[in-house]
Amino acid sequence: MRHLRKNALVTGFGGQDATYLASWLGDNDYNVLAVARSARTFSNMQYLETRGFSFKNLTVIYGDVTDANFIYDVFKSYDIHSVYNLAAQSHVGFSFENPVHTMNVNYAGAANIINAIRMFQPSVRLYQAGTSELFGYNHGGLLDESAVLAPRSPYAISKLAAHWAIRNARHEGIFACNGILFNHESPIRGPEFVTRKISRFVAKYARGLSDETLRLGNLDARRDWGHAYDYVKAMVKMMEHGKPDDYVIASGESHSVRDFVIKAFDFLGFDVKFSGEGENETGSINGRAVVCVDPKFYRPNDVNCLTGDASKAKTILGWQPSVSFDQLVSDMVRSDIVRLKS
Ligand code: F7E
Repeated sequence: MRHLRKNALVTGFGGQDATYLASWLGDNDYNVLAVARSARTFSNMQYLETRGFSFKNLTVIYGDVTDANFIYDVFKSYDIHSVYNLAAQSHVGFSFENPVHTMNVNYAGAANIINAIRMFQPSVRLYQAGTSELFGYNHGGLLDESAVLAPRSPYAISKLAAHWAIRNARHEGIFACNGILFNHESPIRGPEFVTRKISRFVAKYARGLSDETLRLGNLDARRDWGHAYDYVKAMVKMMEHGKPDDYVIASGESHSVRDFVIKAFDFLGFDVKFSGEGENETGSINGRAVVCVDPKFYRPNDVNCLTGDASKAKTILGWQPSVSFDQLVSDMVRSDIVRLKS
């Protein structure tokens, strides 16, 4: 008998998470209906192909989650098993300048999909890309699903609205999950995020291609950084579980932005020494400043520390992260060096 594949709709295609997820789903029982806003966003897929990832059983659909009629047409055209809503304005810093746009993409997208499920295919399963930024005002320590939700940016406010839309949909009987993912990075992370900004700089420095200084904002911010490919597998586990729920996905350890810089240089044998304080802090190699603080990259409000406790996902879903912080940093730096060579 022919094996029937289930249709998984993945929004935000072209972005880091949707690209890894599309590859995994296409290799595992699903046809992927990947929603992209334009064909310009396929460079991540092309790069992952060079690293042995495949993109089988993939159909790209062009459209925007903020367009309700587009979403409804998709639901009228395909028999959908699951939706992974990963489309987002995901840059926290940018959200301070564009709060309304951020709310529109991050909340209206989720609301349109919930409406479409309600109206056309009520048995569809929905995964919503939640975020550790929901725990903005926290006092440190490990954060799990019961931690207080206290957003500290327009981005986090928009994600809180979507978080509650999902919880309410679940209360109505829709299979809807919030994945509360802590920071997750990879060689295809956008260069506007701090980890990739650092790995690209370090790769250029090591190849002698940069005599500039890496300009960063808050070096003290601590984040719980995992690998995106590990984290998309957690999304699938939530969706394939018998009961919908909300889950924290995290590595359980946090590091500062400064730690990330030190580790990235150290991986290539460079010893960065930090000195000074606040806006006057610099990181130097053999007495030459290679990193400095630029207040331009400060946020009006920043989250000081985020460390997650993924015990619930480990116990109920059997999920485990497989990539350590050191391996993540080395993967990103190594990949940027290879990309510079080519
Ligand atoms: O900043 C500090 C910055 O932009 C991390 C998104 O995926 O994860 C991500 O949000 C920290 C912040 O990520 C620079 O102030 C210092 O404290 O890499 P980021 P994020 O804001 O944590 C969460 C879980 C999401 O859901 C988001 O969608 O690094 N930082 N200097 C800097 N950040 C940036 N971008 N650039 C700097 O120069």
